[in-house]
Amino acid sequence: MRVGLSLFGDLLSPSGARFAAQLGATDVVIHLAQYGRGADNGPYLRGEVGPPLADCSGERLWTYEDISAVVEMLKTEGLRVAAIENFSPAFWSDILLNGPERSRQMDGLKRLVRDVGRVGIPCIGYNFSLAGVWGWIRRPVARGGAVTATFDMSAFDHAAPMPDGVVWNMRYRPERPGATQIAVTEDELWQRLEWFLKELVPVAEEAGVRLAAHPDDPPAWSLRGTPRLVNTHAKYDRLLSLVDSPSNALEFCVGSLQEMPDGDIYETTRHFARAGRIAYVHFRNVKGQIPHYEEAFVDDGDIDMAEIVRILHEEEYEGVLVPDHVPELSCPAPWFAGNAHAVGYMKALVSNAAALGASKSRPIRRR
Ligand SMILES: [Mn+2]
Repeated sequence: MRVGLSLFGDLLSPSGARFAAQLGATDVVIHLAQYGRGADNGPYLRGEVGPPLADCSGERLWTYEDISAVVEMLKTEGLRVAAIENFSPAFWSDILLNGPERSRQMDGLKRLVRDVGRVGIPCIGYNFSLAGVWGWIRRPVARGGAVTATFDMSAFDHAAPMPDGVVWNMRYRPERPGATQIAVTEDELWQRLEWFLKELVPVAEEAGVRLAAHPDDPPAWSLRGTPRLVNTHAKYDRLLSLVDSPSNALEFCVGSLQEMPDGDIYETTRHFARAGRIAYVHFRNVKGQIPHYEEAFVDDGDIDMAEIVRILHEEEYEGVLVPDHVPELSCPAPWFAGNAHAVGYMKALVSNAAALGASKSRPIRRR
């Protein structure tokens, strides 16, 4: 088990790499999607629902050269890339929406998967979602009054439709006046996911890449008038059953799973670790569950994170854990402080995994 750090935007830079190396992270999960581009953060920072809408229209598919330049930059600090996380919505909007560019976009994703494999990155994290991450309200409710992302379905209009030309809370093309709202059933969305996996997993296998699915964040039953896919623990099994391959794997978000109304996070962790289908772990804690929860410091939520490490250790998980979103510490560099706290805590657990002893939750008997 290794501890890594996620870097995106301006943080995916030589100084961000140095920060990760200084923390003792061995691995980096890189994000090339430009989440913040053109976003107006003001209302979200003042407490309105978010995250704010960003713009990815016109973004060109990342090339072998783009990706390998990032890998080389990180290598100079001794860091390896565990995964590249999230496609730009511009690359696969019509795969999500079953639109006319679906086949052309799939050709692009296949090229990207081959390039990622050729660069030597073993994994691509993705989230097959229309509304993506949305519905957070920032509130000072984490330990000591730290500002954190909260989700409360009664606090805002969660069914308000997405603007036209938007998926994943990012604009991939201009809005068309008078456009009709997205209408898709949960079954249809599963069919789209199945098509996506059946097309892409064989290419990923050949390229030596694992496709790793993040569950819905937030795991609401529907959001912005669109269904969600992986909003229960059981649906993670359903996703894996669509294509039986080591390249059909999980970006295992402990926090999002804990937020779901069904399932036991410890049993679920053991189940998927034993199956060898966890590509990497988002190591995040939370208080509460759908329909109301608050993201928490890693050592201050409903999940016993040491128990998660005990289970992963017992099941011989050998992949990477990265911090996910962290509450904002009140200081001049909240992202850096929050991630330093999380990585320090994680390294203490992981490097002492054997000394943590046997798991307390009931182990599933080995066959
Ligand atoms: Mn996550």
